[in-house]
Amino acid sequence: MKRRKFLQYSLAAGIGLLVPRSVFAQTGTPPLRPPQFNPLKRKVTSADRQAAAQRARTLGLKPGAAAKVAQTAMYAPGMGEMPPPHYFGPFANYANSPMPSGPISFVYLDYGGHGYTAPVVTIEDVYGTGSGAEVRASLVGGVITGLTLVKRGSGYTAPLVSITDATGTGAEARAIIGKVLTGGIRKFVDSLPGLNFGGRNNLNQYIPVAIADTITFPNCDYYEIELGEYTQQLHSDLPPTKLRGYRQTNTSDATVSGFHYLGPLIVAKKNVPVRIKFTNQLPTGPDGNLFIPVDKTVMGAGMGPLDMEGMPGMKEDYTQNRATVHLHGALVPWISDGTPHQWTTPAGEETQYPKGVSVSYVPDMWFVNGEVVADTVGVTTPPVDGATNNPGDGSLTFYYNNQQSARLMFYHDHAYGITRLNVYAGEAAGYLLTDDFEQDLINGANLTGVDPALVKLPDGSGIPLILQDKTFVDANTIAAQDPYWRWNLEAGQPVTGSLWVPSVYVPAQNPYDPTGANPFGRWMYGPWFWPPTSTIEHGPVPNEYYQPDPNLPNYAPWEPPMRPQMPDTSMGMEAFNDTPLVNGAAYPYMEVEPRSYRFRILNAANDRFFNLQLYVADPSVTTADGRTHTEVKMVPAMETPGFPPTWSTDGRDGGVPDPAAAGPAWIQIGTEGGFLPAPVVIPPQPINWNGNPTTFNFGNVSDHSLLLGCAERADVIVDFSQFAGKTLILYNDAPSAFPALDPRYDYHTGNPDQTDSGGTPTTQPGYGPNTRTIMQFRVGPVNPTGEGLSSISVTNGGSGYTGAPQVSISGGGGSGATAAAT
Ligand SMILES: [Cu+2]
Repeated sequence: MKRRKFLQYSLAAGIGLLVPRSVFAQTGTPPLRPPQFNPLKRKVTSADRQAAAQRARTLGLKPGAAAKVAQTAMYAPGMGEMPPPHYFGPFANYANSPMPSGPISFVYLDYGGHGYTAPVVTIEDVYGTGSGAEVRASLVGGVITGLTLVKRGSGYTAPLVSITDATGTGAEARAIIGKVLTGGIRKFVDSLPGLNFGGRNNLNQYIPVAIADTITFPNCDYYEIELGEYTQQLHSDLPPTKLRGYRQTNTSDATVSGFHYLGPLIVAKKNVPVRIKFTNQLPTGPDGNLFIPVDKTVMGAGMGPLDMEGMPGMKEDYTQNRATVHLHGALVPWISDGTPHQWTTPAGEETQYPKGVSVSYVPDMWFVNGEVVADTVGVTTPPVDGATNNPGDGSLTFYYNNQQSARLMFYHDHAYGITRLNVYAGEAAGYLLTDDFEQDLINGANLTGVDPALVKLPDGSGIPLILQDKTFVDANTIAAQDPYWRWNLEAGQPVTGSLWVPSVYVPAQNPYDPTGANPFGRWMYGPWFWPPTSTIEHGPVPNEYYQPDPNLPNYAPWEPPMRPQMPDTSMGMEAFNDTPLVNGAAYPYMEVEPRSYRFRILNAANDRFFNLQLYVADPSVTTADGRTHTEVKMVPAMETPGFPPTWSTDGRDGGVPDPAAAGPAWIQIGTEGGFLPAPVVIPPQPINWNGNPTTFNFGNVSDHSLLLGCAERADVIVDFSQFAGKTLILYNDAPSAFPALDPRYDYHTGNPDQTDSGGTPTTQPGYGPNTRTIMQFRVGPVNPTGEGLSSISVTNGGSGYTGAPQVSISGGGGSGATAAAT
């Protein structure tokens, strides 16, 4: 099946995920009815978008900086009324993480056109970074027959080829960068952060494991957890990123008590309650605002119910430093659920809303001036004078009974109106619940009767692989991608490495285009949707950038007469980002031995699903800077003798992984619901869609490998023993949005240049953005090359030996050493 066809039905099926944005709290004029209403679009297909982009190109629209259109920049402090964003290009208003730049390596002629007499070929840059390339066109009978790269130029990130001529039309060409690249985010140069200081990576990233206070509340684990703002470097090619997250304060272990992304991991045991005193130590006042865009028209994110003091009718906003703790996946009493209304601001915040209306304290946790009182389990009257259940301004208490079987959970923020932003900013950490059954499996014992074969799982509780996707601001190119960006500025300028979130609601529809599509748009717009939202208070308004007169300098025939009326700072309904993180590191690698490992995988991305598969890396692709094993070998998605029967055959762009490169299968033993009744073997399998329109689940995903929706978890065994000396890549091809696919969210090596439709330029081998190649496993050789032992010394002689004891030597990566004791 051809790609466009399956995109049409997959988008049709997935449209329920894309809720149209229709109403918001703001006053304005009544909606104007567009004069030339084309059929409204419920679905906007890739084909629609590409046709709309083609038409815009014909009308003279160039994307990004190449358009030489005044940007909507508002970096200047004190600037008054903002001009409206460009909703119909040239800007995508959707940014990508830093990309490499370099000279032009190839120019491809797609169409020769006709009627050319003296064609001039220029190569501009959509991101405004490159210049200097020169191209000569050869001409036969008015048709361009070839392009010769005369000068490569330098600094190109997103090259855009234009061919102009007094008489000719129709020629189209593309350029690719290569040779020597600089900048960008290189894949697989940083190691995977592990648990605790000993598991730190080359950037000193690690996930600390919290240390329980088992004294203060007998038979309970007690933690004091603080929320704060900090920076951490998430990749060698990025400066430190500003984050919000947790740290444990009631421990003297300095390697645990610092801020570490995704930490601290709490390890809990079934039936042993965990008690938490949570303290919000985020900055207060204006510094307490989030450093990513907040749409204040979202319920709970802006206006509260109370008038500002002395300003009747003017409502006070909720602050952006509110936070709570929700233990995702746990059965907890409601008072400790961390519901959207159980948040607190930091102590000292000047607000009428210091704590959410549902805040409730654990009835047998007592505090005097914020200090916990010991030994109060079950005590529900004040144990000492002045004791109160209120842990103080800025603090909350939580009680987790842990009456569940072993499983990986996670705790994260849940504050009204800003949950998604707080979690994206870093307010999430693991919570590992274990029980006696799991301990038998870990120890190879059978105390519970569950493990008669004395099976022993590798790696104890397992190695966490916490998956997320983020986009990082590139200060050099953000103005050409998302000129409305104005968060986390320093000296009025955007900061490379800052977290990026969309803030301009660019509609997927444009009823003034014959296709009905806006090539740059991503989200459904109620008044231009079918059926249209008719009750909308603030409908489309005249478009300031509409200029159909070719004699005027701001001539813009691609701009429609109307534009959406949207709040300044609008949330998208979801955000799919371009850089995968594992345990907080972008594109990490992990060195493993050729044996079995236990991994605890959590999809902690806001919106992106993952369809995880392992493939042996392709040794034949060499990156511009000389690295290999960064890519998965792709083959055409077509019927091929010897391919597995479910291997995709729909001819998709970029093909499918070569099944001959298949890595180890997943042996799944558990989910977010705990252990499975029996292990399940899940082989590598690219996504397939059900293309049979007579079935009820037409357009849905029909085949997949280890598929994880947001917040889902997998407890898996991976056996690397057959892959000694090989490099494997953790590969993902889950569509975003799921189950439909918008190819602009599918960042992969060699992806087509989509800058004319709001997407990314071609991704280079070895560099981001790439959401297919998540991380790398480097499997060591069968026989480690370490040294043999030369001497053994007795460190403690012990006592009571009567015969010659056995000496066993283990660890250190070696094997075979023996010793005798005397
Ligand atoms: Cu959750």
